[in-house]
Amino acid sequence: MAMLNFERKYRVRGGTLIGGDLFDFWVGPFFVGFFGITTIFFAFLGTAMIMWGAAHNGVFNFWQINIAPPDIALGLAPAPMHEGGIWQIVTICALGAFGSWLMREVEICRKLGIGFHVPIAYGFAVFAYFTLNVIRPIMMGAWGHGFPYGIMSHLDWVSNTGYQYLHFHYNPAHMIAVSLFFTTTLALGLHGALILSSTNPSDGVVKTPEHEDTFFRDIIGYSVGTLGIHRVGLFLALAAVFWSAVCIIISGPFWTKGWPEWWTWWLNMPIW
Ligand code: BCL
Ligand code: BCL
Ligand code: BPH
Repeated sequence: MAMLNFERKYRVRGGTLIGGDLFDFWVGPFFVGFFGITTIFFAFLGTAMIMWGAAHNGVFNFWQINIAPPDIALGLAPAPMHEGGIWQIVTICALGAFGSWLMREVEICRKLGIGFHVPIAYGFAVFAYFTLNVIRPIMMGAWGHGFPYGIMSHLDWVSNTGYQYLHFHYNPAHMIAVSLFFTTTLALGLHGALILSSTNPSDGVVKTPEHEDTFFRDIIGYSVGTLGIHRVGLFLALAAVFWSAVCIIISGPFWTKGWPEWWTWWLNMPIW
């Protein structure tokens, strides 16, 4: 396995949070660590539980596998295995796997002496999942409010949940989240294009960051800069997912009517 020059220097012991030297090794290119072991454990168990549930339901079509949460009537209690219990175990495994993956990233960052930006960013994605299938169901009093584990069935959940609030597009936090997702791809579209345009131009002569800044100064009067664009990108992506979590946590626990009706505050303003 080819190694970059600096990797030889950094592929050394230390930086682990748990287990000391015990799992402090690599398998091919992969760092293992205590959290590598727990990732494999939770991922394997969770996947096996999904397969067991699918077989029990007699569903062998990959696209139609559906591991449903317990009935809402069962509230927050542990459910019988084939009536939502599998979903509950898979949820625990998923959180175990995502959390382990995140901590494994932290250990790699510590080894390399780099910042924790990547695991922190991933934390936002895990937080969105945690909001959907733990915080919101608990606030609404039943695991039955979580989304089911199935490629098509989880789409049904999104649609049904959306229409429970009549018109989900009128959810103001959803509007902010959607706009931020669009802005994120706008930013990445511009950034990817800009970097390629100056590092891989048709004349073969690699240009400098000054060329990149100048392009944006010429076209829109301002360049956020080479470091700045990465801050903008990270902020946009995290804000998009943060407002997504907000949009779903307020739907149910804090607002039970249709979202169009929320806007009556506007019509009720005394200035009209
Ligand atoms: Mg979803 C679509 C996974 C939560 C709304 N969703 C997808 C598919 C994929 C998926 C099957 C493509 C996603 C993608 O490219 O993402 N969704 C998925 C997962 C979660 C999840 C794993 C989760 O939280 C653990 N989805 C949710 C929540 C909604 C939601 C409930 C708001 C976020 N999702 C939608 C909508 C759509 C999807 C709407 C679609 O139209 C799309 C689709 O086509 O569905 C059929 C970007 C990530 C990557 C490109 C990285 C690679 C990710 C791979 C592809 C994930 C594979 C998942 C695998 C099949 C699941 C089982 C794992 C095994 C048991 C180990
Ligand atoms: Mg909406 C949510 C956009 C129409 C109902 N909607 C969202 C947000 C996003 C969005 C802002 C989902 C992103 C997210 O949370 O990611 N909606 C969106 C857009 C339109 C739209 C752009 C559009 O019309 C153009 N929505 C509608 C219509 C409604 C509607 C009007 C349905 C009729 N919408 C809902 C509902 C929800 C959304 C209901 C939500 O619940 C969802 C939301 O905000 O959720 C928070 C967050 C990312 C995750 C949850 C993924 C987490 C991934 C985990 C941590 C890792 C998985 C690893 C995987 C298993 C590994 C696989 C194996 C490997 C590949 C080997
Ligand atoms: O390693 C990574 O990337 C290469 C991490 C990752 C990240 C990271 C990582 O560092 C970051 C910064 C983000 N995601 C960021 C974001 C966005 C902004 C915060 C946000 C939009 C987002 N990620 C979304 C998503 C989505 C969406 C939108 O649906 C998906 C599917 C992902 N991210 C997926 C991933 C993985 C590719 C990777 C990652 N984001 C994390 C890999 C990981 O955790 O591996 C350990 C776990 C397993 C190998 C499998 C676990 C199996 C479970 C036990 C069983 C399955 C349960 C599951 C709930 C079933 C769901 C079924 C679906 C059909 C619904």
